[in-house]
Amino acid sequence: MKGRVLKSTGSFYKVWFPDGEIVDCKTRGSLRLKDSKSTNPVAVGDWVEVEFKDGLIHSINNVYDRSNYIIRKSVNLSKRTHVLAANIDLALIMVTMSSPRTPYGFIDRMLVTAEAYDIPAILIFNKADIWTESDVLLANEMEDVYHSAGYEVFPMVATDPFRALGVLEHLREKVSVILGQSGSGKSTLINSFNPSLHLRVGDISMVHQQGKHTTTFAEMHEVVKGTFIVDTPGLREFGLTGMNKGELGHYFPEIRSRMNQCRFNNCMHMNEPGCAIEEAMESGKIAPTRYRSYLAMMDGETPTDDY
Ligand SMILES: Nc1nc2c(ncn2[C@@H]2O[C@H](COP(=O)(O)OP(=O)(O)OP(=O)(O)O)[C@@H](O)[C@H]2O)c(=O)[nH]1
Ligand SMILES: [Mg+2]
Ligand SMILES: [Zn+2]
Repeated sequence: MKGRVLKSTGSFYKVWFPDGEIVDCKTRGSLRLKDSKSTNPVAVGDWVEVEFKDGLIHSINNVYDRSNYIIRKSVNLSKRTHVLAANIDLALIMVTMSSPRTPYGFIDRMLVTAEAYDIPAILIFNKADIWTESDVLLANEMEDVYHSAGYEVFPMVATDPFRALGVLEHLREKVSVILGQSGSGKSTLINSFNPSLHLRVGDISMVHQQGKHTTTFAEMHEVVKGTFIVDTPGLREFGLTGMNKGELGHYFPEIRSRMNQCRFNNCMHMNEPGCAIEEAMESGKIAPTRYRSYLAMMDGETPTDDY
């Protein structure tokens, strides 16, 4: 029977079936060898074929082809990658102005990752209930930046189920993944979508204004019938593994839509004459923070600074 992986705990997998049943399964040994580059040949969001065995542990015999997937570098095995989630329709990028502050560069890395895997993204500006005056100014500035890049922005109070409903409308019948720093309120928002899930939420360290890495594994939840969301751990390192620099401009929508106006068709938008991207930046059509993130990524740096 065909089911979908909700969670992986090393050797066991929680698999969901269209009738709503959830069962524990194991993989057959041969599956593990099929994809040796990845630490997890079966990932959250995968469609799998399960063989039911009376009185024994059910087994996953096959993994169906993925429409897309998000990977990150494995923490302990340097050359191998870890598939965070597969077959995703939408990415929710959780952003906070403070407690903790999400740097522009971090937002841009998450957005580039979503673009690179062909996953549409929306931004959620969370904790609006505790915004100070300067947080409101920053939120307005960020909203302008991301609107002009072509993204939708939703101010949010994740602790308020009524506010959460406004975003839930955009997730219906989809599988979404929620990305963001530890402590930004990802699990809190999912709880507001469906309070009976009781996901663990953490508090914020008073000293460092950072989250405490409360969610430790990616897990998919059915928040309402037919609507799924993958909660993920707050990632410090967000993998852009194997990215081809010549392609990077394609992953910035505001660069992508203008690059055919550059004088040279192999323009890298780094000081070449007649570059439409630099022109658009100078005339205020492309946000300087976005352009700086692009340059940092081209230089192989990790753009996490506040600009
Ligand atoms: N004031 C306020 N606090 C919030 C809001 N959303 C989340 N929080 C608080 O922020 C803290 C962290 O929330 P979590 O949901 O655990 O954050 P997370 O993004 O899941 O963090 P990790 O699992 O560590 O990646 C908790 O104390 C929440 O109550 C909000 O809209 N307003
Ligand atoms: Mg969490
Ligand atoms: Zn150019």
